[in-house]
Amino acid sequence: MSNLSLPSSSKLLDHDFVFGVATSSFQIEGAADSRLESIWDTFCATPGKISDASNGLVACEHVKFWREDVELIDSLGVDAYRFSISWPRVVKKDGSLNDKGMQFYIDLVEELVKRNIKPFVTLYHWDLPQHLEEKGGWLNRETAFHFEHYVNLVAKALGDRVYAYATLNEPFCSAYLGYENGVHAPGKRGQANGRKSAHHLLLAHGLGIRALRRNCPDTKAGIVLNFTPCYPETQVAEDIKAAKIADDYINQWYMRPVMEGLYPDVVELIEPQNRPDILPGDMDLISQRLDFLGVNFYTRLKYRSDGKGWYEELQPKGVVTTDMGWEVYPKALSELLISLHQRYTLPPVYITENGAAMQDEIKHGRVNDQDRIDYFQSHLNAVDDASQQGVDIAGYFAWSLMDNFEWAEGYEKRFGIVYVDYLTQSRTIKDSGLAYKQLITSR
Ligand code: IFM
Repeated sequence: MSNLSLPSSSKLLDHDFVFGVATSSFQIEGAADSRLESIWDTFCATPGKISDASNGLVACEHVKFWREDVELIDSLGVDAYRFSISWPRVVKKDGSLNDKGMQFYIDLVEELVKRNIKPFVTLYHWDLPQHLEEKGGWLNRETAFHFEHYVNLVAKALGDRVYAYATLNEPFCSAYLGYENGVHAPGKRGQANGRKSAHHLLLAHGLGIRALRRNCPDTKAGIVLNFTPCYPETQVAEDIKAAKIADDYINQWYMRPVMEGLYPDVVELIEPQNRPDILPGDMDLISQRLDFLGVNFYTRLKYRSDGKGWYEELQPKGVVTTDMGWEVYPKALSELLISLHQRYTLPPVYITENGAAMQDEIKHGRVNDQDRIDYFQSHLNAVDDASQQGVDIAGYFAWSLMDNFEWAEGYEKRFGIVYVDYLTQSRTIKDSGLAYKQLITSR
């Protein structure tokens, strides 16, 4: 097993740089009988939606084993744990607080704080209460106000014991995968659905920031966006233009409103009836000052022109990929961070997710995942490069703490630095987890 390392001059080794691990509620918690249904329960119950026909009813049984899991997190020597709150666990159908559900997170946060592990809370990691979906979900503007109410309740209960709150995780996935191409819950399709739901998610972000500022003004508040940098297949002008359109449609659609209060120019290429319904004041709410930007990065994609003024996405071919089929291309991470820094006035950036699904095998109690160690090493180097070039990067979180429910891929893909045996719920730190620990504890 090789170690992870960084040059001794690296800012990533500074005492205040945060190294952490990340998870999300639906992917690990289980204990579905003690919360309301979410859109992912409904989606999983729909035949054909999840590749191994699994669901999140049991998952990693984290609600049952959370104390052991915190012990495990602590044993990795990390500075922070990023997790999400399950909205359907903490708010009842009538909008009142579910005390028992909330207590779970209060206990978790207290235990983390006691162990000097910074709690990074994500308020929405895709598990919308099903009863809100029945009223239109993110297509209904009212959902954003329900979110504000939920954030109020959480912020009152957890307050500034939380180190940093992120309103949303990857609104691209909620809007595009969930409402435009339908591969995620709730499985709706169509451009108007995708674009309108994205706007309501961004509005929810703005209302959520307002609720956080009201309740815990001294805690950091931000958002987590995922970026899949778009590269042209060739240097022909049409392909360069196509990659730019794809970038605007996929990445900048979320980034520009949050940073500048404007949708990217690609909005003009969309039929008026498919555009977001923007009311006066929305864009100001969406572009409030943030204390941090969370960047999730896994891969890049290549594009070419479709010959009709739009883009065509290409499948990675002849390149190294992870078990998800995603190209391993760390240079895109440094180029992304530098380009965001050049284009926007960024708050401090946390890499809130980075990692790889690999075909792990457990043999005699050991998982030798050198491929994942190599992935982490090359991506940490990319973060270090960007930091040396002036990007203010405050932390890095490995996705994921442990193997878990990988959405439409069910339990077939393993992203953890800890191996989970789903039959026994036993956890085994993989070699990548040991290497990560070694890097962190050697600082
Ligand atoms: O597992 C997901 C996570 O929930 C959101 N970001 C990407 C990860 C890997 O697909």
